[in-house]
Amino acid sequence: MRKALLTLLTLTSIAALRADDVKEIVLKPSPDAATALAYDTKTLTVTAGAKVKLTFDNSKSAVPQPHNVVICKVGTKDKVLGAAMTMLSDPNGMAKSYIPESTDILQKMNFVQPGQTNSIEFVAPTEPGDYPYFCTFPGHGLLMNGVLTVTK
Ligand SMILES: [Cu+2]
Repeated sequence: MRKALLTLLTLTSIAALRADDVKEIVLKPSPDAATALAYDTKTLTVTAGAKVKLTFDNSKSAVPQPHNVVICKVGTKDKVLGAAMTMLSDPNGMAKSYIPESTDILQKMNFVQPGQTNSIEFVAPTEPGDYPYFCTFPGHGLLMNGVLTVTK
């Protein structure tokens, strides 16, 4: 009994520590109908090597559309968006969330349908820099993008 209680206390402490440790980020589509095909946040900042929980909340959008989030290596946005665009001719493009196979993609979240919310957890790059993030739904990435700045 005492051992079980100790275990419970230990687990609670770990959970509390973990919550403090993880940098939580929530992205949404812009609430403004005129710019609904953009994220509400264009700039994010995390510390190098930090644990990150990224949530995309698509529960309320002025324009109901599936969206995703990919985070790429520094300077590769146009290349990855170009590769995503070629997936328009792929019959499975939608099922693949129009996320191309690419070693430039560091993190990805598949399409989040209108009314839905999803999260991914990852460790931020250890190398400081400006990492682009964007939606690969064809056409969205032109506006639906931002920069994740990784600091020391
Ligand atoms: Cu989108």
